[in-house]
Amino acid sequence: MWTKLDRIQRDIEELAKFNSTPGRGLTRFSLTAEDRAARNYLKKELLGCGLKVFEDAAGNLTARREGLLQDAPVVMIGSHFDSVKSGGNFDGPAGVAAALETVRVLSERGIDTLYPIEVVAMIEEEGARFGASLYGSRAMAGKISVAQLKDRKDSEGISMFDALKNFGFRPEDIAAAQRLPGSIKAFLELHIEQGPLLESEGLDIGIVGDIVGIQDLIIKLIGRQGHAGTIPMHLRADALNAAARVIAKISDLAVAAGEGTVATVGWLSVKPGGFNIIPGEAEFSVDIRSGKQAHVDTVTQGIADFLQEMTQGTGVQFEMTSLMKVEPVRMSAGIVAIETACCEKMGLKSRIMSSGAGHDAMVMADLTDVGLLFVPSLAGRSHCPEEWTDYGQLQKGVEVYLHTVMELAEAQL
Ligand code: HGY
Ligand code: MN
Ligand code: MN
Repeated sequence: MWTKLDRIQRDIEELAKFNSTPGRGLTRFSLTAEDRAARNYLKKELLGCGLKVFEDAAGNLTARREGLLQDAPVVMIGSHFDSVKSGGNFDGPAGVAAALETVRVLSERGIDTLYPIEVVAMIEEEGARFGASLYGSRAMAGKISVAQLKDRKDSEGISMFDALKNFGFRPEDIAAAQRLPGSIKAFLELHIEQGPLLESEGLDIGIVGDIVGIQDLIIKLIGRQGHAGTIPMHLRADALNAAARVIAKISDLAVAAGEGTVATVGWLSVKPGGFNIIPGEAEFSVDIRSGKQAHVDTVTQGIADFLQEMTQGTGVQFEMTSLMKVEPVRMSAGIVAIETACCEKMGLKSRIMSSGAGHDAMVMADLTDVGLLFVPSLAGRSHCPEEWTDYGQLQKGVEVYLHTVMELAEAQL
């Protein structure tokens, strides 16, 4: 193998140190001290490979390795380096480490490529701090506005606009983060599978053929706060009781849509929150996914219809806000073919599969041909401290990734 396991392992372990919840999984929210420390580690490594490092107006960290062709589109490689709350060490960083190791190998072997290569380490893919998931790639696709940056706030009420400003970026120039059509030849991401398939089938590599569509919603029920002891049941406008009915209905709608459609309520907040107070307000997240957009839309519409019907005449109002919607996307058949050939050449067991997890690759598909490679997750666990991928398995994925990038960038061997 051309890649070095110890360097890949070091990247993962170093990045895992930049964590705001040590002992309770990994938490690295965008534009925080942990982000800054991780960014500095990556900058040092990228500069060490002789790349030109810069940060775009969206706060993505990027680094460019020139090719022999002038003014040619880049082969973009990388993933995200923010995390969910109390997540694992590999979700995102495995892909950043793969990109880093790729440019290390090319540099140490003095391999020129016809096309330039750009490493990207994106922020706010998870949306864990500001609720703006797939942000880094959506900014590159020109889908993030100043208004959205001002609207998205963290749990302390800090807007993403102010957080970017305080971090030293110019969010007012967010439009400058957009990549011009034709400026990217291909985008390739390596990621942990985050599910049980590869491990259960004893496979080394997942070659992603398609990624499910995702609809993120926030639903708010506004009732009438009151005394828990004196208001008869038929006179209440209990926001939490209404929310509970909707939440139960959401699961039923996903099951009814079928074909692997899923819907998840990840967080719920109740105000004011007291033993003896009828809740005046209940707000919760909804994450709907399916390989078929029609199923996502059916569940979304089913929720809206139920809210309308269930709150009629109860005194409870509702607000339903769409935070993010990305349709199902197919990976480039050409890149799938290259990945498949690489696996065969290396004697690695692989299969084509769908991704139930969202990835920046699904947004980059608006701009260019995209490919996504998976490595196995231990017991299929992810978004939890137990998330793990054996470093030997990760290295196999990075090796396939390296050779796929070399083919896409037309390495001059
Ligand atoms: O939510 C997802 O699928 C990804 O982990 N952001
Ligand atoms: Mn994730
Ligand atoms: Mn991820």
